[in-house]
Amino acid sequence: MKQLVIAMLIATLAGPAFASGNHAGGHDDKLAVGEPGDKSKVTQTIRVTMKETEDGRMLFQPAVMKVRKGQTVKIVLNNAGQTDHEFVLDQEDKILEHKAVMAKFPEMEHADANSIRLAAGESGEIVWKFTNDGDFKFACLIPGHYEAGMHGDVSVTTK
Ligand SMILES: [Cu+2]
Repeated sequence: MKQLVIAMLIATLAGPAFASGNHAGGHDDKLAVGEPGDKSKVTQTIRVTMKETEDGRMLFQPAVMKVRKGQTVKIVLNNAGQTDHEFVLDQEDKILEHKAVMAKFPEMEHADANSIRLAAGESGEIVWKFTNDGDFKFACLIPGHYEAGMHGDVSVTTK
């Protein structure tokens, strides 16, 4: 019996299970900004529009969010623009790091819980639990969009 367990363990370690989990880059669902939320625990909904302006800027409206620590928020995003946009929620340094990677690999798409990419006219949502207080950022990291104005601030407070 003991041998069988060991054999199974070895098979598990050698098999695909060993390689699964986080994909390259080691993305983790738990970030400083929080973690994916439970839809049934949503206490606040924030609607955000993504768009381009006639003078060539790109925006999130609103560009400021205020939430409370511990709250589960549904962020409903609508891409009202003419081109793809994305919404990535993270710490500022992670956003800037990610932006640098996107500049090198523009085709890279995120499949992380803290981000969503929407084609023109599309809507989507992220349910997020803000587990820590502090100042965080959201941004569109498609090359050039951040510079055109596509970033915003999230302030998470304890009261
Ligand atoms: Cu964009």
